[in-house]
Amino acid sequence: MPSKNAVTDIRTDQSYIAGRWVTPENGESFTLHEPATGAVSGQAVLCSETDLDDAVVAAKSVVSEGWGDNGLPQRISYLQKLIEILTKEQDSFARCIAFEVGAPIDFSLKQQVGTAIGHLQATLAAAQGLELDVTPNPGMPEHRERFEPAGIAGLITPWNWPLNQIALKFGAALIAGCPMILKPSEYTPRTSVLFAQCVDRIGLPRGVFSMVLGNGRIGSAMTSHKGIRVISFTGSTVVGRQIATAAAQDFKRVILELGGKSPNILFEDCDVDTAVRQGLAHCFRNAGQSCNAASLMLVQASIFDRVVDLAAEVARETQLGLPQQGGLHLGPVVSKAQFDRVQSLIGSALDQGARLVAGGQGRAEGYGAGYFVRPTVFADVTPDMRIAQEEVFGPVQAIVKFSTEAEAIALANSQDHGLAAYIQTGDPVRADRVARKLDVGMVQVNGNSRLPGAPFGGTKSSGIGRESGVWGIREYLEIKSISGAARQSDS
Ligand code: TXE
Repeated sequence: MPSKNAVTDIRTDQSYIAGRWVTPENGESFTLHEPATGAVSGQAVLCSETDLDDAVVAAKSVVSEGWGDNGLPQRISYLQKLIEILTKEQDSFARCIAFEVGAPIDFSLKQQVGTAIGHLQATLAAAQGLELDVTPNPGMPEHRERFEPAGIAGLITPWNWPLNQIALKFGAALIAGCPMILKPSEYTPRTSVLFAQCVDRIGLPRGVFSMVLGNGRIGSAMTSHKGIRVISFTGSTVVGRQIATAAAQDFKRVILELGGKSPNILFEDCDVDTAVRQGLAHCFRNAGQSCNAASLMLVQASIFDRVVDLAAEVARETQLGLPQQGGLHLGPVVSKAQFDRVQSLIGSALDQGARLVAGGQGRAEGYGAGYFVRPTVFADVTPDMRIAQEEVFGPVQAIVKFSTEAEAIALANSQDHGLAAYIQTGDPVRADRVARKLDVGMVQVNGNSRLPGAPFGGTKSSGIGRESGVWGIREYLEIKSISGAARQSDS
């Protein structure tokens, strides 16, 4: 595996535009910090609108040369090559993500990188069964439905699962035949540079993929760029709203994955020990920085005290550690801004009268530097508190009491967000009944994971559209209805 130096040696003074590494001329940069120490670890370039224009021009020219017209098998083979390369490079990515995000090395390799490759494999499987020109009535071949690339796609990604979010968007846009311009998070440029280096090795025509490093300014320029027809964004609800507003000006298609405050409902007939341990692990993993974190535990009154005691014990036993250290533990959160945001939400819970049973404000004991948050649990949280409503994105579990099933459903559905929900119960009839009533995009019962390629996304403030598998690919396709012209070739 590469050393820490190899990670800091990854060049972040260039962007990948039209198949070449270019140094943007405006000379602006973003200062990078290592989450584990808080120390400055480098500078990343901030591209300008000119760089974005260059990427769009190259994307347009590759479309005019026929990219996306035909050639699904060829696009599939590019994706296969990429999966092979990423698999060979997985240790380098894991090392890089551990350094940039602060995610522990084992978690980085198995979860951060493993999930990203898994998503690309699911996209590949979906692509192999994809029909892009369909004759709904075999007796009338001149009436067809044709799925065509929706246009140049702008992909704007966050820092929390930096490779995974890129992989989800890249694989789907590639298979759909959309040229794409990636704008990764300014906090994790190295992971995206490594990714672009891998893409460079698969030999795509120049202009199919460009990557512009930068912050919200260049992201915002993408959302209002006339040449871009699709924006796929993963990030905060606030920015998602700005993107939807900007994209509406010329009716760009938007796919928005905006995070959540996902309820985990523990009914009295569940296996309490397993439910609490799994629930806390799900809330805390990646230092709480996952959009689908089970951060709001709703607990039936009869098991409430037992659950709170066990949750406090589990949180107190949770080990923190440096990202480079092996084993199961929590690392720091990604940045000072994120650390401060988490501290402020812990403070708001204290001010609003939630009962602190583990953790609390301040940097975790034993760490003189770095953005280490104390694993924290609040009991007696009420639905009006900020900690019950807002995404914390840190290892903070809020616990709310309910009495009846109807009350649990009402509490879960009162959220502005609607990304995911989790149900813990020994009663399969109840599991099905409650799952149907929850206003969210994804429900997981008794610790079951989603299958590869299952649709990923949410309702309400959690966004619009779905990623992963065939659902992800469809978001990048327009449907054309053709009447009076039968298909004349295999493409
Ligand atoms: O997100 P931003 P931040 C949530 C989480 C976190 C909070 C803030 O609650 O605490 O958001 O994180 C780009 N137009 N999530 O500030 O700002 C930005 O450069 C276009 C949930 O990091 O939304 C980056 O590439 N793009 C989440 C990306 O948007 C803009 C993952 C995300 O940054 C832009 C991350 C603009 N005006 C944070 N402003 C999830 N859904 O998993 C910024 N960006």
